[in-house]
Formats: sequence, structure tokens, C-alpha cells
Amino acid sequence: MNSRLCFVTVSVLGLVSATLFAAPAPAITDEAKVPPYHLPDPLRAVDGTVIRDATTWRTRRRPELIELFSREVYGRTPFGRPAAMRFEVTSIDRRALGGKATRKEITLWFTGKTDGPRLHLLIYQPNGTGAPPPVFLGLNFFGNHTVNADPGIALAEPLTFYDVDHYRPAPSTTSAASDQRGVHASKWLVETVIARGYATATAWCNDLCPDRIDGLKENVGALSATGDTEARAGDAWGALGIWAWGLSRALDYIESDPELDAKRVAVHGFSRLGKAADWAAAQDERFAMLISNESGCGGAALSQRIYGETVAIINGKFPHWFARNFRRYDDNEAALPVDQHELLALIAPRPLYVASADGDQWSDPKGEFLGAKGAEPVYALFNKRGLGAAVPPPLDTPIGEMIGYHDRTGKHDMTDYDWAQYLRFADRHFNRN
Ligand code: GTR
Repeated sequence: MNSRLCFVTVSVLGLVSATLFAAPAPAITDEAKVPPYHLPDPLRAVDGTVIRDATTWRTRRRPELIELFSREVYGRTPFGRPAAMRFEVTSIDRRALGGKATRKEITLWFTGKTDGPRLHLLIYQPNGTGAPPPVFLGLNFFGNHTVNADPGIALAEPLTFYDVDHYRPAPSTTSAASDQRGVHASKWLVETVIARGYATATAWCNDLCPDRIDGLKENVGALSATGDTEARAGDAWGALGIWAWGLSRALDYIESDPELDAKRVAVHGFSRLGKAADWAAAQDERFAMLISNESGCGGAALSQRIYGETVAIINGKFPHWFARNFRRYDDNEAALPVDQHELLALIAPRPLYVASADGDQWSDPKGEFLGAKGAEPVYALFNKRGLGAAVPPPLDTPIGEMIGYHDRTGKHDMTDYDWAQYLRFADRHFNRN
């Protein structure tokens, strides 16, 4: 081989291995180092047409964006409500939480059959409210029994013991797992939400798709024959898509329950489950409100703003969350045909609340603010006011009308402070004050 050919071969091999095996570029957390970027315009259709009114947004641009997010980011949602799905009420206690609430547990059998995938939904609804209450609905990380210490909540199956600080399973025994009752109670504040006149509903994300690299072959992933994380089609859904789908099925149940107000359901989520809530509310317009708590990369934070977690980092660490096609944008965000402000724009004209935490720079608080900001032009088409601010507000200062936002002091979490804002926002938009 002559030396020139040899050099070319070596460089090509170098490029291939760099592309295949390159570690993601390190995260930037210094604002001065954020490279310049250019966001796609939510009001410009793929063919260049400028969208000037709400009707054209709905009929033309909205479906176009859903298609782009499906194909390039989250993967396609292969079906909606299965025809044979049925609900089985497995427990009702009308004297729960010291008599203040009714606790219900419902199993959603997706195929109608008890050997198929299912979701265990837990609902608390306030007693004595007269009219059916509005509902906060969100998925939980570790099982329904972890959202409140109430011993009446059925333990999750399979019972898994978690390293709570790191959001991952930890080796333990079954009996130890039962000790995790209420371990996430501070993120759910069930008693507070009930006292404010709201119902609260939750289910474990793992019922839908276990949060593991090989989880797509199980539960709802098996139902849709998604296949292995690596072998699935480029536009096949991942865990986030499956979790989002499950939120819509929980809403199907809420619609069937005359004791709940299905027209006033706020879907919420924290972190990875915030990403799932964002995608659920974007697709399913039956959700009356979205609360996106520190949803970060692949959630409310802009992808093309390189700060904190990036597309390459998240795809590398969680290859089962997004569509395989999303990997095209690893360290190549500028090529994305959509960005997350357009996901938030898909919530319009419904109320949207985005929350960040100052101690959670990984989620890029400024990128989350800018994601919300970038949705404003679409809210304006509906004559709705958004954040009412051009720059992020000071810490612990909630702002906004149809789009709410705050950046809380403290770490990655969902706290009393966050809930106080969400309850106030919901009171305002659900006409409760
Ligand atoms: C992190 C991940 C984030 C966020 C978080 C969580 O490891 O990088 O995108 O989803 O997990 O869900 O707590």
C-alpha cells in the first residue's frame, strides 16, 4: 500500500471509530462557554410557509411537529387506546387518610386479559367536595407504595428496593422493599393536595416499561413488539414514549370515573418522568394542563443550547429512553429539525408550568426558561399571554400567565415550594379562586 493510501485508510478508520466509539463531549456548565445556536421557528412550516393564525397552527403545523418529534426524538406511538382494555377496581377505602379521602386502586388491563400488560393506578380523592374534583396525574419512580406511608397501598410488583438518592434499583430483599413505603411522600404531598380539593392519581412507570436498557422487550413494549433497544426500528418508541402512552391510558380511566373531573386533569412529572409528561401532554390534548418539573434535556430544556446534559450524554446513558433516530443528533444538535420549545408550544393554548432548580444545573434552568419562552409565539396566536418576562426571573420568584415558570433554590427535587406554585397555578386556571 502506498503511503498516501495508507494515510487515507487510517484517517477513514479513525473517523469511523471516532464516530462509533467517541465519548460524548463533556457537559458545559459555564454560561460563557455556551456556543452560539439557532433555533427553528415554531411558526415556520417545513416548506417555509409562515403560520399566522391558530387554525393553520392546528391543522398544519401542529401535526407536522408531532410527526417530527415522533420520527426524530421520542419514536412513534404505535396505537392509542386498545379496544379490549378494561378497568378492574381492586380496592376502595372511603375512610383513607383519617377520613379525609377516598383511596382507590384500579388495574388497567391493556389487552383485557390478566396475562397481558397492566397498570396499577392509585387515586386519592378528597371526600365531601360535592362536584367531582380536578386531578393531578403523574407517574412515580419506585412504585405506588412509595408516594405515601398509607399502609393500605398495595406494594408494587415486582417489589424493588431502590437507592433513592440515585434513582436506581439497589440490591436488597423483598422485606426491605416494604420499608420504602412513603419514601417519596415529600414529592407527592398527597395530604396537601387533597386538602386543597384536588384528587391525585399515580402509577409506577415500570408497570409500562421497566426503566432498564432491556426494558423495551417487556410489558407495553412487548405488546407493541418494539424489540430490543438496539435492534428496534429507528423511529420506534422508547421508554419515554411508552410512559407517555400510559399517562393517556390513565386518563382514559379517569374519563370513565364519574367521581373525577376528567376535563380538569393536570399531568405532571419530575425529571425523566417530566419528559414523559411533556410528550404525553403534547400528543394528547385531553390533558388540561402540563406541569414540567425539572424535565431538563429531552424535556423543557433546549437541546441546541449546549449546557448541562446533552443529547449525546443522555442517549449514551439511557439508550432506551428515546427513539434510536435521536442519536443522529449526538454532539450534532444543530442538525435537529425541531427543538424543545416547539414541544412546549404543542401544549398551547392550555396552561403550562415549567419549573427549574438552581442546584440542578444538569437540567439547565436557563435552557428550560428559554424553552418556555420559545413557546410564547404560539400562545400569542391564541391571544394568550405567556411568561411576561424576557429574561429568567430571580430565584424563587414565580412568573407568568398561561406559561408559568420559577427557578427554585435547592437541588433536583419536587418540593413543598414547587407544589405551592402548582396548586396556585391550578387554582387560577381551573377557576378555583
Ligand atoms: C438523570 C438524567 C436526567 C434526569 C434524571 C432523573 O440521570 O441525566 O435526564 O432524567 O436522571 O430522571 O432523575
